[in-house]
Amino acid sequence: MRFEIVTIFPGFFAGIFENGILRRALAEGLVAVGVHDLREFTHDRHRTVDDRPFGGGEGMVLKPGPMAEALASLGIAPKTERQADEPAPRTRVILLSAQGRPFTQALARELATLDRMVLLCGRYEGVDERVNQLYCDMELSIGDYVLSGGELAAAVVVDAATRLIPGALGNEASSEFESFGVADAEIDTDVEGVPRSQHGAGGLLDYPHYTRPAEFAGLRAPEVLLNGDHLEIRRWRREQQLRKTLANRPDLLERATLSAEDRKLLAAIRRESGEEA
Ligand code: 9D3
Repeated sequence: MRFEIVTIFPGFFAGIFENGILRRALAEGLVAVGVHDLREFTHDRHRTVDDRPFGGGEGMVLKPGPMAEALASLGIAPKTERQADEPAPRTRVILLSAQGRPFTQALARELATLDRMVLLCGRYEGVDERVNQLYCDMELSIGDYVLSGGELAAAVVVDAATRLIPGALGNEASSEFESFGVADAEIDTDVEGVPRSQHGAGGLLDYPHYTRPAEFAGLRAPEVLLNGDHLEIRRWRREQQLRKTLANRPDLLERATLSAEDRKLLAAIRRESGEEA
Protein backbone atom coordinates (compact mmCIF):
# COMPACT_ATOMS: atom_id res chain seq x y z
CA MET A 1 0.00 0.00 0.00
CA ARG A 2 1.24 3.44 -0.86
CA PHE A 3 -0.34 6.36 1.01
CA GLU A 4 -0.31 9.80 -0.65
CA ILE A 5 -1.27 12.55 1.77
CA VAL A 6 -2.09 16.06 0.53
CA THR A 7 -2.01 18.67 3.31
CA ILE A 8 -1.08 22.24 4.18
CA PHE A 9 0.70 20.83 7.28
CA PRO A 10 3.17 18.23 5.98
CA GLY A 11 5.14 18.44 9.24
CA PHE A 12 2.16 17.00 11.06
CA PHE A 13 2.90 13.53 9.64
CA ALA A 14 6.59 13.37 10.59
CA GLY A 15 6.06 11.52 13.86
CA ILE A 16 3.22 9.31 12.64
CA PHE A 17 5.51 7.02 10.63
CA GLU A 18 8.39 7.03 13.12
CA ASN A 19 6.83 4.86 15.79
CA GLY A 20 5.48 1.40 16.44
CA ILE A 21 3.63 -0.60 13.82
CA LEU A 22 3.71 2.10 11.13
CA ARG A 23 7.47 2.48 11.47
CA ARG A 24 7.99 -1.26 11.11
CA ALA A 25 5.56 -1.59 8.19
CA LEU A 26 7.45 1.19 6.42
CA ALA A 27 10.87 -0.33 7.21
CA GLU A 28 9.71 -3.71 5.89
CA GLY A 29 8.30 -2.19 2.70
CA LEU A 30 4.72 -3.24 3.49
CA VAL A 31 3.66 0.40 3.14
CA ALA A 32 5.16 3.50 1.58
CA VAL A 33 4.12 7.10 2.10
CA GLY A 34 4.30 10.41 0.25
CA VAL A 35 3.40 13.60 2.10
CA HIS A 36 2.64 16.45 -0.29
CA ASP A 37 2.53 20.11 0.70
CA LEU A 38 -0.48 21.73 -0.98
CA ARG A 39 1.40 25.05 -1.10
CA GLU A 40 3.89 23.51 -3.53
CA PHE A 41 1.06 23.56 -6.07
CA THR A 42 0.40 27.30 -5.90
CA HIS A 43 1.90 29.89 -8.27
CA ASP A 44 1.41 33.24 -6.50
CA ARG A 45 3.92 35.01 -4.24
CA HIS A 46 1.90 34.27 -1.12
CA ARG A 47 1.36 30.59 -1.98
CA THR A 48 -2.38 31.07 -1.49
CA VAL A 49 -4.32 27.85 -0.88
CA ASP A 50 -7.59 29.34 0.42
CA ASP A 51 -10.15 31.99 -0.41
CA ARG A 52 -13.46 33.43 0.88
CA PRO A 53 -16.59 31.36 0.41
CA PHE A 54 -18.94 32.24 -2.46
CA GLY A 55 -22.27 33.26 -0.95
CA GLY A 56 -20.60 34.61 2.18
CA GLY A 57 -20.29 33.14 5.63
CA GLU A 58 -17.63 32.28 8.16
CA GLY A 59 -14.08 31.17 7.43
CA MET A 60 -12.14 30.22 4.34
CA VAL A 61 -12.34 27.46 1.73
CA LEU A 62 -9.45 25.53 0.17
CA LYS A 63 -9.22 26.51 -3.52
CA PRO A 64 -9.71 23.74 -6.09
CA GLY A 65 -6.70 24.68 -8.28
CA PRO A 66 -3.84 23.63 -5.97
CA MET A 67 -5.65 20.37 -5.05
CA ALA A 68 -6.18 19.53 -8.74
CA GLU A 69 -2.52 20.23 -9.48
CA ALA A 70 -1.37 18.13 -6.53
CA LEU A 71 -3.50 15.25 -7.82
CA ALA A 72 -2.19 15.68 -11.38
CA SER A 73 1.37 15.50 -10.00
CA LEU A 74 0.42 12.11 -8.50
CA GLY A 75 -0.91 10.94 -11.84
CA ILE A 76 -4.51 11.11 -10.62
CA ALA A 77 -6.97 12.06 -13.37
CA PRO A 78 -10.56 13.17 -12.78
CA LYS A 79 -12.90 10.25 -11.89
CA THR A 80 -14.58 10.11 -15.29
CA GLU A 81 -11.29 9.61 -17.13
CA ARG A 82 -10.04 7.12 -14.55
CA GLN A 83 -13.08 4.86 -14.78
CA ALA A 84 -12.73 4.78 -18.56
CA ASP A 85 -9.25 3.25 -18.71
CA GLU A 86 -9.04 1.21 -15.46
CA PRO A 87 -11.48 -1.72 -14.99
CA ALA A 88 -10.51 -2.70 -11.39
CA PRO A 89 -9.01 0.41 -9.82
CA ARG A 90 -6.59 -0.35 -6.99
CA THR A 91 -6.40 3.35 -6.05
CA ARG A 92 -8.89 5.39 -4.03
CA VAL A 93 -9.00 9.14 -3.60
CA ILE A 94 -10.46 9.95 -0.18
CA LEU A 95 -11.52 13.34 1.14
CA LEU A 96 -11.38 13.61 4.93
CA SER A 97 -14.28 15.80 5.98
CA ALA A 98 -16.70 16.26 8.86
CA GLN A 99 -19.46 15.69 6.26
CA GLY A 100 -18.10 12.27 5.25
CA ARG A 101 -19.58 8.84 5.79
CA PRO A 102 -18.45 7.16 9.00
CA PHE A 103 -15.09 5.37 8.91
CA THR A 104 -15.50 1.85 10.32
CA GLN A 105 -13.41 -1.27 10.82
CA ALA A 106 -15.24 -2.87 7.87
CA LEU A 107 -14.13 0.01 5.63
CA ALA A 108 -10.57 -0.17 7.02
CA ARG A 109 -10.53 -3.83 5.97
CA GLU A 110 -11.62 -2.94 2.42
CA LEU A 111 -9.12 -0.10 2.11
CA ALA A 112 -6.26 -2.27 3.41
CA THR A 113 -6.43 -4.29 0.17
CA LEU A 114 -5.72 -1.27 -2.09
CA ASP A 115 -2.41 -0.56 -3.85
CA ARG A 116 -2.68 3.17 -3.29
CA MET A 117 -4.71 5.50 -1.09
CA VAL A 118 -4.74 9.25 -1.74
CA LEU A 119 -5.86 11.21 1.33
CA LEU A 120 -6.92 14.84 0.91
CA CYS A 121 -6.88 16.78 4.18
CA GLY A 122 -9.30 19.65 4.40
CA ARG A 123 -8.71 22.71 6.58
CA TYR A 124 -10.65 25.84 7.44
CA GLU A 125 -14.34 25.48 6.56
CA GLY A 126 -13.54 22.82 3.96
CA VAL A 127 -12.47 22.12 0.39
CA ASP A 128 -14.20 23.51 -2.70
CA GLU A 129 -16.87 20.88 -3.45
CA ARG A 130 -15.75 20.53 -7.08
CA VAL A 131 -12.63 18.71 -5.85
CA ASN A 132 -14.91 16.12 -4.24
CA GLN A 133 -17.11 15.94 -7.34
CA LEU A 134 -14.25 15.63 -9.84
CA TYR A 135 -11.72 13.45 -8.01
CA CYS A 136 -12.95 11.81 -4.82
CA ASP A 137 -14.16 8.22 -4.55
CA MET A 138 -15.33 8.74 -1.00
CA GLU A 139 -15.68 11.36 1.71
CA LEU A 140 -14.87 10.04 5.19
CA SER A 141 -15.41 11.29 8.74
CA ILE A 142 -13.81 9.58 11.75
CA GLY A 143 -16.59 10.47 14.17
CA ASP A 144 -19.10 12.97 15.45
CA TYR A 145 -16.84 15.64 16.91
CA VAL A 146 -15.25 18.74 15.43
CA LEU A 147 -11.57 18.56 14.46
CA SER A 148 -9.51 21.47 13.13
CA GLY A 149 -8.81 19.70 9.85
CA GLY A 150 -8.42 16.37 8.08
CA GLU A 151 -4.84 15.61 9.18
CA LEU A 152 -5.66 13.72 12.38
CA ALA A 153 -8.40 11.84 10.52
CA ALA A 154 -5.96 10.87 7.73
CA ALA A 155 -3.52 9.58 10.36
CA VAL A 156 -6.34 7.48 11.87
CA VAL A 157 -7.20 5.95 8.47
CA VAL A 158 -3.51 5.21 7.75
CA ASP A 159 -3.05 3.52 11.14
CA ALA A 160 -6.25 1.45 10.97
CA ALA A 161 -5.54 0.26 7.40
CA THR A 162 -1.83 -0.47 7.92
CA ARG A 163 -2.35 -2.81 10.86
CA LEU A 164 -4.65 -4.93 8.63
CA ILE A 165 -1.98 -5.45 5.96
CA PRO A 166 -0.71 -9.04 6.26
CA GLY A 167 2.60 -9.06 8.13
CA ALA A 168 2.22 -5.57 9.64
CA LEU A 169 1.59 -6.85 13.16
CA GLY A 170 4.26 -9.52 13.19
CA ASN A 171 2.85 -12.37 15.22
CA GLU A 172 0.47 -10.46 17.47
CA ALA A 173 -2.80 -12.31 17.87
CA SER A 174 -4.78 -9.07 18.23
CA SER A 175 -5.96 -8.83 14.63
CA GLU A 176 -6.30 -12.53 13.80
CA PHE A 177 -10.07 -12.27 13.34
CA GLU A 178 -9.78 -9.31 11.00
CA SER A 179 -6.70 -10.46 9.11
CA PHE A 180 -8.01 -13.90 8.36
CA GLY A 181 -11.39 -12.74 7.23
CA VAL A 182 -13.61 -14.01 10.03
CA ALA A 183 -16.73 -11.86 10.07
CA ASP A 184 -17.11 -9.57 13.07
CA ALA A 185 -20.42 -11.08 14.08
CA GLU A 186 -19.24 -14.67 13.87
CA ILE A 187 -18.59 -16.17 17.27
CA ASP A 188 -15.61 -18.47 17.53
CA THR A 189 -16.23 -21.09 20.20
CA ASP A 190 -13.99 -23.56 21.97
CA VAL A 191 -14.82 -27.28 22.42
CA GLU A 192 -17.15 -26.49 25.31
CA GLY A 193 -19.03 -23.98 23.18
CA VAL A 194 -17.78 -21.04 25.23
CA PRO A 195 -17.16 -18.10 22.91
CA ARG A 196 -13.57 -16.88 22.65
CA SER A 197 -13.12 -13.14 22.94
CA GLN A 198 -14.07 -11.04 19.95
CA HIS A 199 -11.38 -8.54 19.11
CA GLY A 200 -12.20 -5.64 16.83
CA ALA A 201 -15.33 -3.63 16.26
CA GLY A 202 -18.64 -5.26 15.50
CA GLY A 203 -18.59 -7.89 18.23
CA LEU A 204 -18.46 -7.11 21.92
CA LEU A 205 -16.01 -4.82 23.64
CA ASP A 206 -12.91 -6.46 25.06
CA TYR A 207 -12.69 -7.76 28.64
CA PRO A 208 -10.50 -5.98 31.25
CA HIS A 209 -6.83 -6.96 31.42
CA TYR A 210 -4.55 -7.41 34.45
CA THR A 211 -0.84 -8.10 34.92
CA ARG A 212 1.63 -8.26 37.84
CA PRO A 213 1.63 -7.37 40.63
CA ALA A 214 -1.36 -9.41 41.84
CA GLU A 215 -2.08 -6.65 44.35
CA PHE A 216 -1.70 -2.99 43.43
CA ALA A 217 -2.75 0.02 45.50
CA GLY A 218 -4.73 -2.35 47.73
CA LEU A 219 -6.60 -3.83 44.76
CA ARG A 220 -6.33 -7.57 44.00
CA ALA A 221 -6.44 -8.80 40.42
CA PRO A 222 -9.54 -11.06 40.09
CA GLU A 223 -8.69 -14.45 41.70
CA VAL A 224 -10.19 -16.38 38.76
CA LEU A 225 -7.37 -15.08 36.53
CA LEU A 226 -4.69 -16.34 38.93
CA ASN A 227 -6.01 -19.88 39.37
CA GLY A 228 -5.28 -21.29 35.90
CA ASP A 229 -8.75 -22.77 35.26
CA HIS A 230 -8.98 -21.79 31.62
CA LEU A 231 -12.63 -22.63 31.14
CA GLU A 232 -13.53 -20.51 34.17
CA ILE A 233 -11.29 -17.71 32.88
CA ARG A 234 -13.01 -17.79 29.49
CA ARG A 235 -16.47 -17.66 31.13
CA TRP A 236 -15.40 -14.78 33.39
CA ARG A 237 -13.98 -12.83 30.44
CA ARG A 238 -17.13 -13.35 28.39
CA GLU A 239 -19.25 -12.05 31.29
CA GLN A 240 -16.95 -9.03 31.62
CA GLN A 241 -17.31 -8.36 27.89
CA LEU A 242 -21.08 -8.39 28.23
CA ARG A 243 -20.94 -6.10 31.29
CA LYS A 244 -18.55 -3.61 29.62
CA THR A 245 -20.55 -3.57 26.38
CA LEU A 246 -23.85 -3.06 28.21
CA ALA A 247 -22.34 -0.18 30.20
CA ASN A 248 -20.36 1.61 27.45
CA ARG A 249 -21.78 0.51 24.08
CA PRO A 250 -25.30 -0.92 24.45
CA ASP A 251 -25.79 -0.22 20.71
CA LEU A 252 -23.30 -3.03 19.91
CA LEU A 253 -25.45 -5.60 21.74
CA GLU A 254 -28.22 -5.24 19.14
CA ARG A 255 -25.89 -6.41 16.36
CA ALA A 256 -23.76 -8.90 18.30
CA THR A 257 -24.40 -12.59 17.81
CA LEU A 258 -25.09 -13.91 21.30
CA SER A 259 -25.39 -17.50 22.48
CA ALA A 260 -28.33 -18.63 24.64
CA GLU A 261 -25.97 -18.56 27.62
CA ASP A 262 -24.88 -14.98 26.76
CA ARG A 263 -28.53 -13.90 26.72
CA LYS A 264 -29.23 -15.46 30.12
CA LEU A 265 -26.12 -13.81 31.57
CA LEU A 266 -27.08 -10.46 30.04
CA ALA A 267 -30.60 -10.72 31.47
CA ALA A 268 -29.11 -11.42 34.93
CA ILE A 269 -26.74 -8.43 34.62
CA ARG A 270 -29.64 -6.20 33.56
CA ARG A 271 -31.67 -7.37 36.56
CA GLU A 272 -28.71 -6.56 38.87
CA SER A 273 -28.42 -2.99 37.62
CA GLY A 274 -32.22 -2.68 37.70
CA GLU A 275 -32.17 -3.61 41.42
CA GLU A 276 -29.48 -1.00 42.17
CA ALA A 277 -31.48 1.79 40.51
C1 9D3 B 1 -19.50 25.90 10.82
C2 9D3 B 1 -19.26 24.44 11.00
N1 9D3 B 1 -17.86 24.12 10.70
C3 9D3 B 1 -16.94 24.37 11.84
C4 9D3 B 1 -17.44 24.10 13.18
C5 9D3 B 1 -17.85 22.73 10.22
C6 9D3 B 1 -16.50 22.15 10.17
C7 9D3 B 1 -15.56 22.53 9.22
C8 9D3 B 1 -14.31 21.95 9.18
C9 9D3 B 1 -16.17 21.14 11.05
C10 9D3 B 1 -14.90 20.56 11.01
C11 9D3 B 1 -13.99 20.97 10.09
C12 9D3 B 1 -12.65 20.33 10.06
N2 9D3 B 1 -12.78 18.90 10.21
C13 9D3 B 1 -12.33 18.03 9.31
O1 9D3 B 1 -11.75 18.44 8.32
C14 9D3 B 1 -12.56 16.61 9.50
C15 9D3 B 1 -13.27 15.89 10.52
C16 9D3 B 1 -13.97 16.32 11.70
O2 9D3 B 1 -14.07 17.50 12.06
N3 9D3 B 1 -14.57 15.35 12.45
C17 9D3 B 1 -14.49 14.02 12.16
N4 9D3 B 1 -13.88 13.59 11.08
C18 9D3 B 1 -13.25 14.51 10.28
S1 9D3 B 1 -12.43 14.17 8.89
C19 9D3 B 1 -12.07 15.74 8.56
